Amino acid sequence: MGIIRALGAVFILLLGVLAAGQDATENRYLAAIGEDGVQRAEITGGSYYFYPDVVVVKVNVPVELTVKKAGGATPHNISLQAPEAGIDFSVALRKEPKSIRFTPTKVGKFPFWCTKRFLFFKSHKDHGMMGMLEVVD
Ligand SMILES: [Cu+2]
Repeated sequence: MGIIRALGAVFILLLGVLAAGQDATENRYLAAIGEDGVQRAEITGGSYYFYPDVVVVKVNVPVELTVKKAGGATPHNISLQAPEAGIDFSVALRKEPKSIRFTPTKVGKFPFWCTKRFLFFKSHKDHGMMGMLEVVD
């Protein structure tokens, strides 16, 4: 039982490494800073992607992310847990846009992904439903 579970975990890890090795085209978006000093970006999630999948924001400037779902019946979310950088959210995606507000306090690259998974199938993250928030100086 324990060994089978461990092998399963290794296999899933390998799948993840293989998937990560594929050079997917990255869609990079530099958040625009509004007159109110808030930098804004929109992210749409679908099966199995985020668009854009790389969002660049400035450190110590408030961010408003507007997130929504592209459509379809498959549930998706967007999750980024980096409390050490002032970023910590997990939001279910709907067709109606939702706003996520935070102020990044640390420069770095912070991955976000969809945490959904159907039964024993590959997780949405392993399907490529992931992206990167780049916090720059
Ligand atoms: Cu998903």
